[in-house]
Order: sequence, then C-alpha cells, then structure tokens
Amino acid sequence: MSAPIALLSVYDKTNLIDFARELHAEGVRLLGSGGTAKKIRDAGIPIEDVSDITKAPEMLGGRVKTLHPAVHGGILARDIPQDEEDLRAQSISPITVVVCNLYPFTSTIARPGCTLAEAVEEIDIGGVTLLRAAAKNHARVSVLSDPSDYAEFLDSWKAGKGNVGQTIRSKFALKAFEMTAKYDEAIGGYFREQYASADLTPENLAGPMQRMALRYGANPHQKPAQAFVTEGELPFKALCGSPGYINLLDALNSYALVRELQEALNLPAAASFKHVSPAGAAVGVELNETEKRVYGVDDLKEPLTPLASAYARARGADRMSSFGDFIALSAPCDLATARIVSREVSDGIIAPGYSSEALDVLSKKKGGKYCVLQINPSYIPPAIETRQVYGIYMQQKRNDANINAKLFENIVTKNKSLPNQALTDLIVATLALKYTQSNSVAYAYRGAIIGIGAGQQSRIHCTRLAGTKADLWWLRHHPRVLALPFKKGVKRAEKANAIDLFVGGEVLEGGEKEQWESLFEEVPQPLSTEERTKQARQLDGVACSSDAFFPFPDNVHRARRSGVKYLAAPSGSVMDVECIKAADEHNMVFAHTSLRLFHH
Ligand code: 93A
Repeated sequence: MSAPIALLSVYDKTNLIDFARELHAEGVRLLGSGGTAKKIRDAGIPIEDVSDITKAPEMLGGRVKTLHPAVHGGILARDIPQDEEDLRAQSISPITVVVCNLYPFTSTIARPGCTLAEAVEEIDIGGVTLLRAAAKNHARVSVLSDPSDYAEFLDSWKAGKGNVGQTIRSKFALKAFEMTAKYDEAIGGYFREQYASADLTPENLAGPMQRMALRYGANPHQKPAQAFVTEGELPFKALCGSPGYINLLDALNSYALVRELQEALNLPAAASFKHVSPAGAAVGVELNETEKRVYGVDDLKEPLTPLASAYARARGADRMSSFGDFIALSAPCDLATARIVSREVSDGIIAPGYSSEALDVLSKKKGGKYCVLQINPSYIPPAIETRQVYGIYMQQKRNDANINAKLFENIVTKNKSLPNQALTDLIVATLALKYTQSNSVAYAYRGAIIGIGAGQQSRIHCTRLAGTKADLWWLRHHPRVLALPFKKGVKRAEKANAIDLFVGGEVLEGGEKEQWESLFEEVPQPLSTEERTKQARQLDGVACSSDAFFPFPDNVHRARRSGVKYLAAPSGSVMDVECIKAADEHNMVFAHTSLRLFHH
C-alpha cells in the first residue's frame, strides 16, 4: 500500500516543523505549497511541492497555488469504486490529511490605512477551498485548520495506527466549517462597509443600504457600532438625521408594535418609546374635549386625524417618561401628527411614509437633526432571531404570536361581560406587553395605554408601578389640574414636570418649591385627600394585562384600586383560584390567556 499523503499549506507556521517531522516519522508523504514546503525542506524534512503533482507552477504571484484537480480530486474522492476509478484514470493519488490555515484577512483590514487593494490580496481562495473540500469529505479525510490541534491529531494517529477515527475527523471538520464561515463573514462585513453603507453623511442617508454606521453603541465609548442585514437592503432609510443604537432598538420594537396594533384593531396606531419599552401606545380613538386638554392638543390648528389622535394619546399617557421619545406610527405621517411631534421634545420617528408637509415640519426639528426614518411596510422579519451576549450566540424563533379577540375568550370569573371597548383595550395592553421589557403589566383605557410597569423583577411591583402611573394620568383629568394658572411662556416640558409634581403630591422645599411656585400666576393649593379619593372613584372600566400569570391575588386587588374592571393574564399560578376569587369579589371580568409574553 502506498504511503498516506498529507497536504500542508499554512500561513501561520506555528508548530509546523515539529508537526511535519512527526508526520514524516509516521511514514506520511508530505506535499506543500510554496512557502510551507520551503520552510519544511529547509528544516531537513523531505517534502514535495504541490506543483510536482499538479505539473503546473504556482502562478499569478501566488493567487493560484493549490487550485487544481490533482489536489481537489485527491481530497474529494470517496472510498467508492467509481471515485477510485476516476483517480486512476487521471493518475491522481488520494490525500488523507489536509493542514491549512488562511491569509490573515481580519488583522490586515484592522491595520490603520489598509487600502482596498491590500485587503483584496489577503482574501484566501485556495486555502478556503482546501478546508471546505477536506471538511466535506471528512468521512475519509482529516482537516487541520488550527496549529493547536496538531498534538491531539498525532496522538490519535499513533493510537489508531494511521486511522484517527471518525470522531476526530468530524470534530476537526466542524472546526474548519466554522473557520471558513467566520472568514467569509469578515470579508462580507468589510465589503458591506466599503460598498453598501449609508454613512453618517446626509448625502449617503437617502437610499436604502445594506448597512448603516451608527455614531456609537449604547454608550459613547462603545465604538464602532453599526446596523446591517446580510441579505437585501435595510428595510428603513433615514430621511433626516441619523439614528443611534438605542434609537434603532426603540424604532424597530415600536414599529413592530404599531404595525400589529393596526392589524389587530384596524385603526391607525402610534407608540412613544423610551429605553426599549413603550411609555405610551394607542390606536386612533377620537379625543373628547377634556382629553384634548389633558394631552395638550386642544390648541392645535389642524383638526386631529385618527393618526394624530393615536399619537396624542400615546404621548399623553405618561408625559414625563415620553420626554425625548422615539415615535412609531403605523400609517404615513400626516401634517396634524407632525405638528404634535414638532413641539414635543423627541429623538426621532419611524413611519411607513410622510406627507411632504409633514416631512417639511419634521426636518426643521432639532436644527435639521431630528431623526426621521421611513420603513418599508411590506418588510417581513426573518423567523429566527439571533443575538450575541458575552460572546455567546443565542437564537430563538421570533415571537409571532397573534394578539386578537380569540385570546380573551376563556373568561374564568362569574362576570363574563366583555364589551367591545374593553376588548380593544385588552388587545392594546397585551400587544404593548409583547414589546415591553419584562416583567410587565399594562393598564389601558379608551384605546390607549394609561400606565405601564416595565422591567421589574416582581410582578406586584409592575402592577403597582403601572397602577400609580394610571392614577396620576387620571388625576391629570381633574378640573383643578386642567385649570392650573400657568404663567405665559412656561414651556410644555416644564408644565408636564410641574403637573407631575402636583398630581404626585410631592412635598417640595426650599429652592425646588420656589422654582415650582414661580411657574404660576397664583400658587395652587395641593389636591386634598378628599379630592383625590373622589377623583379616583370616578375611574372605572380600565383594562389590565400581565405578561405572565399573577402569582398572588394582591395584583388583582391593586389593579382594582386604579379602576380596573377587565383583566387578562396567562393561567398557571398555584394561586389561580385565589386570583379568580379576588376578581369575583370586585365583580371583575378576568380572561385567562394561554400566552406568556416575556420580552428581552
Ligand atoms: O492565493 S490563494 O488563494 N491561492 C491558492 O491557490 C492557495 N492555496 C493555498 N492562496 C492559497 N493558499 C494559501 O496559501 C493557504 O491558505 C495558506 O494560507 C497560504 C500558504 O502559502 P505558502 O505555503 O506559500 O506559505
């Protein structure tokens, strides 16, 4: 039997001589590409040149070294008569071991001032082909892509008297596949940056591109940062300004939410996001005169369109949290909506389109730096989501659960009457939770979130937080709040702050008190306990949804204190019966969904 052949072609020549010496001692016939063969030969170890078997010299300055049927036929041939016959006919010898590592593409492009031509020259073709061919044929061939594996390979070779066994071949094949995949990813990433990037310059932001450079990541010291797709184009483009990393997290989550709200309820929807959770979200239910005043849109010249009503509600739920928000609209932005946006402090907006008057208004915001994103409404995200945390890739199926009326059919309380408006509110609350950092509980009323408790580790804390927000929102409807005698010239955000302190019943002292009082023509008397209680009693019919089961009935009791009449949560708690009993005690309507909606 002829000696087994090992083909060696390595850029990183670490441990090469020792390895070649041992292979030779084991009776392996060595074949090497130019530099690899020379180095081994110079160490006094017998080795043939690849060109001896290809009968073709290395050419094009090394661009073609091992790309030849004599090499790849020898690697890819199976232990089957047909392949053996083919090799015999072409006088090709089978190759048993391939040892290869690649040109240093990644470290080359990381060098400051690396030119495109330099990068191109470091794209390994023949080496990748060797690795892939040998890995493909791992039923027979061993592929070594990492010098740190030489020792293990030799041990197995010696133990198996020339047969390392399938387990080792499979393990090394996987490593080679991962290596070429990573190598190709680096090349793709480099060229995406060169040829398919919307950079931070305004001229480049117009067209959809595969990649968008971001100023920085979650924090200014986290550079570089980028957003990209590996196929096709990004489904959005910047019409104005440029998004940051957190802006994009908000934009993509909030758009997903409003799109689903519109689909579920057939009404235009809007969301106001901060830190990747909604501060508010709503569908376009018409505003009454009081609501217009509460949401600060009573003085708008343009009549409110359904979309403008949706944003007014989304923005008005929690004006403090919405300060500097990222906005999502389910329908093309019209002038009325743009007018509301234009006078609020906000970071950016995403919508499937903009009327020219709306874009005109928005592009003047923030001195022309307001981030205006247009998303392709027909974009469908892939079914599998991938992220990396602490170097570990994690994958999951996208949460494509449909939130619609069917979800709330299993009513487990004595009271089973769920009016249409309450059903709408349960859908709004539950859909908002689908895109809220968990744990989360949301209260909704008249098509809008009025309080959301996000990102709390304990459910009752979510329920309380959302409840307190709903309580403050409702107190903002109090006639004395609506009539607060603000001085002329007090800014909208200052008013929102002052109202929040007033309804929150904060006891102020010193400079803070003075500053607060200075905003009013006449210093208002605090809301008394009686006024607060009377106002609270007038709120009823609120819907409340929870992203996971209520572990204790305290959640039900707390929700009731904020006017909640309709509840939805998955079942599964050992206290389910107690929670239902609590709901029955208050004559509430409780729907058990079978859907947990954690989101991170
Ligand atoms: O330019 S290449 O893509 N063309 C080839 O045919 C080829 N074959 C092997 N580069 C090629 N290689 C690479 O050469 C290997 O991946 C290895 O990194 C390097 C080894 O070259 P040398 O033996 O001349 O030092």
